[in-house]
Amino acid sequence: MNDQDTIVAVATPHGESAISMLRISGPKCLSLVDNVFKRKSPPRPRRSSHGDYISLSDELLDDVVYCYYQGPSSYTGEDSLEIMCHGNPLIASKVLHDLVGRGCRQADPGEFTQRAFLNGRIDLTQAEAVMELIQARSDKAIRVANNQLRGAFGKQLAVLKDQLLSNVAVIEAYIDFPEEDLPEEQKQAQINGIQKVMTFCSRLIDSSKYAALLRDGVKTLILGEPNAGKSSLLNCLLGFDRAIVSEEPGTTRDFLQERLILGDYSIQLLDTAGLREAEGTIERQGILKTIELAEEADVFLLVVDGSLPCPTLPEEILGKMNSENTIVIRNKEDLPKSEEGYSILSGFSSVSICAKDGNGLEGLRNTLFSLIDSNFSSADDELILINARHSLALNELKECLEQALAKFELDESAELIASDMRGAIDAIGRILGRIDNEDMLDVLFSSFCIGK
Ligand SMILES: Nc1nc2c(ncn2[C@@H]2O[C@H](COP(=O)(O)OP(=O)(O)OP(=O)(O)O)[C@@H](O)[C@H]2O)c(=O)[nH]1
Ligand SMILES: [Mg+2]
Repeated sequence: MNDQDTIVAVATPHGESAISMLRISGPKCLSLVDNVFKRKSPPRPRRSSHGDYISLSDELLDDVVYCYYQGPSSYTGEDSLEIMCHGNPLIASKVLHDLVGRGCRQADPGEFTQRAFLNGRIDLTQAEAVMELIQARSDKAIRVANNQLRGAFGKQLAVLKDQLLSNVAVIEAYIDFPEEDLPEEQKQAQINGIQKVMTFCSRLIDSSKYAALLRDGVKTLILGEPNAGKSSLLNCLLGFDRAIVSEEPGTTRDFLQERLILGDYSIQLLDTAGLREAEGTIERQGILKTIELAEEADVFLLVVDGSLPCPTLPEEILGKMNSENTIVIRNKEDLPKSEEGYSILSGFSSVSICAKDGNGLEGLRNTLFSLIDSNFSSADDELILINARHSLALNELKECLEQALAKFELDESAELIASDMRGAIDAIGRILGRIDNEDMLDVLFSSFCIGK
């Protein structure tokens, strides 16, 4: 990457829309405004202006709105320009090529955010939050990403880092005086400080289990015997006919997957092949797939035909179900109830519905929401570790601190303890991006979209 380049990208998706936006960042921005719009006076930063976009070949490309940002008060920290043209991909592309003709370079994915990071506008956790925000698919995921974007996580880490730095300062003071031991009182204060950081760190690591739920949605498996009404339930919950429904048992062979938003949560709904002694190879494969999916499911919606006796379920699946992750749905409440009790299902919460006409669906939605809210959600949106890279670094941090504590126990030298503490501080630095690893940065930003 050459920082002196002026980069350009179409920041809006390709296709017809009300407007398209081109983003430009780098030293040429001010002269571009002068040359393209033939202004008599320099543009006022952060003020929108209306103008004709005249190309290098003197062609009127569009009438546009543009806004100039004077560095460092811009997203990237450099002089920047945004040009809003009409949302025709051909116009956007002509403007883009004209800007390239004027010496701009087409931006790599994530290059604007990479510049914001390199220019100190944001730390790495905030840069990553930009992508999390773009990809967030539920209110909760948006809230968590927004917190991180506003620097909440970075600030918490900065507090941890300060605490550890003050610990190291005290410990290192004793390195030069090997004959002097750390006084017992001092030692205990150090241990307490480190333990405090470790507790916070453990809470953060623990919260990472919610990250996949936020990103991919709560994996919710609809399962049960053939003909119980699983696909009817999927259609009901989605509000449209996604799955084929028929009175023929064994209709669904391969599983179907759809996303559902329930309150704050995003849910990955999976409709599966009915569980029974399969008659054909394809159906058997479908059932094996259901058992495989059950391995990774967060929530089970067990659909039973309420007019029939209690179903038998494979042990592999029954063993995974418990009161915190399962709702038994007694479907076909419009039909006469089976006389037989449902003893094996007595530990689970249950809801009666009629998937044919949607009766009882609201009750099911509420029960599902409460189950997810109480068992699959962190109460504290600010304290969710959403990034695998952060999780890895925090585990390293915790390991270093554990080693430091063990050395305190064994009365080892201040030098060795300080070295572990330095390792812990480095781990925090890696999360915030205070590292000299260009390769890692290139990989990280290349997963962004063009124009971001
Ligand atoms: N009476 C009544 N019939 C229902 C109800 N829900 C579903 N059915 C019927 O039950 C039959 C099976 O429904 P499906 O939704 O295809 O059942 P499934 O569990 O997906 O079946 P498989 O894919 O074969 O495993 C269809 O004829 C539905 O119309 C209900 O609440 N009441
Ligand atoms: Mg089905």
